Amino acid sequence: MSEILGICRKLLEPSVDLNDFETVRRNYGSRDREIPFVPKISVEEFFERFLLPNKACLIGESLTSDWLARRDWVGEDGKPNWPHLRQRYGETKVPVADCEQVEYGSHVKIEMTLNEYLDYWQDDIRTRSDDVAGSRRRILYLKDWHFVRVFKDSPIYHVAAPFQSDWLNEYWDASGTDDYRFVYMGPKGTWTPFHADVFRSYSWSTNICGRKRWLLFPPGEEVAFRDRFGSFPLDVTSDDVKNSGQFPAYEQATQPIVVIQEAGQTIFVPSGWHHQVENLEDTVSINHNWGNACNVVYLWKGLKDDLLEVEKAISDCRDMDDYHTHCQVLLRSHSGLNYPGFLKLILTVGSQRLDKMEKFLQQLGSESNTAGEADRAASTRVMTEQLCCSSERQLKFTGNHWNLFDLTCMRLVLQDVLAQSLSEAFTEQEQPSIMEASELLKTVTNCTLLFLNAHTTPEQCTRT
Ligand SMILES: O=C(O)CCC(=O)C(=O)O
Ligand SMILES: [Fe+2]
Repeated sequence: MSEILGICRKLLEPSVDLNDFETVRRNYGSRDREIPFVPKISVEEFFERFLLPNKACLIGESLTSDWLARRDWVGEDGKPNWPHLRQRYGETKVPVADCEQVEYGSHVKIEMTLNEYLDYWQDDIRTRSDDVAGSRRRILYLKDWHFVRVFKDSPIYHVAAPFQSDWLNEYWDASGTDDYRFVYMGPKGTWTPFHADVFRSYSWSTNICGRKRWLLFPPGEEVAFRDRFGSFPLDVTSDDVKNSGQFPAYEQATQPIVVIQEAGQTIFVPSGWHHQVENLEDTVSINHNWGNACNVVYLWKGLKDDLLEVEKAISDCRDMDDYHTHCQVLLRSHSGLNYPGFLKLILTVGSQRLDKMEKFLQQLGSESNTAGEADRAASTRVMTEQLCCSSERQLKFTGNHWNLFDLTCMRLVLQDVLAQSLSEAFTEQEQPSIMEASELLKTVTNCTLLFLNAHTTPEQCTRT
């Protein structure tokens, strides 16, 4: 993992800013359009081959073979285990999208019980026919069901090691307000329109049963699909997009990268990749939106772009009182997070990482303090070697987080956040977070440099 140290070193140079993250990352991997299939993958390999270069991959069944859902939610015929799902969760209300009704640029959402949804689905299987177009009454897709939030004590799956460093859900869990963990299920033919995930988050998605076809577009390729008003079509495969009056840039459109995802397989969708998804069979899947040090720069940039869009949309209200706070309210409903929310996320994750780092450094310090004076030089040398060495343990002493890398990227983002004129975007009650953020920036800078150089005593790395 000496690469991580190398990257941190580059990113910690005083002149480096947010845009350099991109350069360091791009140096790291090629941007070819091939989506590798990896039968299994370690945390380290995933970090280097996919997270850092922001590349997609498809991972084999081994990642999820011990999930209870793979056993209990699937019948012998490979279809959903209807009696089991009904018995456990039948009375629960679930969100359902009507794939044939569009309102405000997305499928209309309704709510029903899971039993009602499964009635529809089983009836659909009995009555649908492959050859008669339009023979189906409705195409209903159960999606964005916050399963873990509702059934906390039902461990039907766990997050695989490569996806465990997840600042978004870590923050939502700490604040107790939301989460981005979902169950999707729907008959063959249900589909999700063209989109990129909420504020440039990553997604991982595992098929419990069934198959999906993913159409993927690396960042930038989506531009060709904007219509003359700047909006995206729901379906990039429809003939409508070929109308050059409506879609003036379509000529430049690239072919999608197509991935067929089988039962048990997991797809990783990187930050800012647009995608459109169709269930080729009756399918149940679990997905999380997530983010960490590798894409926090994009999350922040995404939020800044979204704010510009909000400001443009209500530019005629620019003179009203509290215009900026109002923009933040709209930003929150448009993007799921606003500037104060983002700062809270950083403060939460930052303080958890610093706690661990302090403990770790203190432990090393006390190890060296117990040594006699004669051994002091030797033990300082050992400590320095431990900190400098590229061993994973030193860089990853909290679960699957690369702690030094987390703090390094956090520093870049904090610097940029604090460079914005924040005061107007924050209400009076939220103002203290700005102070807290500048304190955090100082401590993080201090800590990362100390950790990286590792020529100092741990006491110097206490909070300011
Ligand atoms: O499975 C689907 O229908 C859509 C999933 C998706 O968009 C995602 O995981 O990001
Ligand atoms: Fe998505």
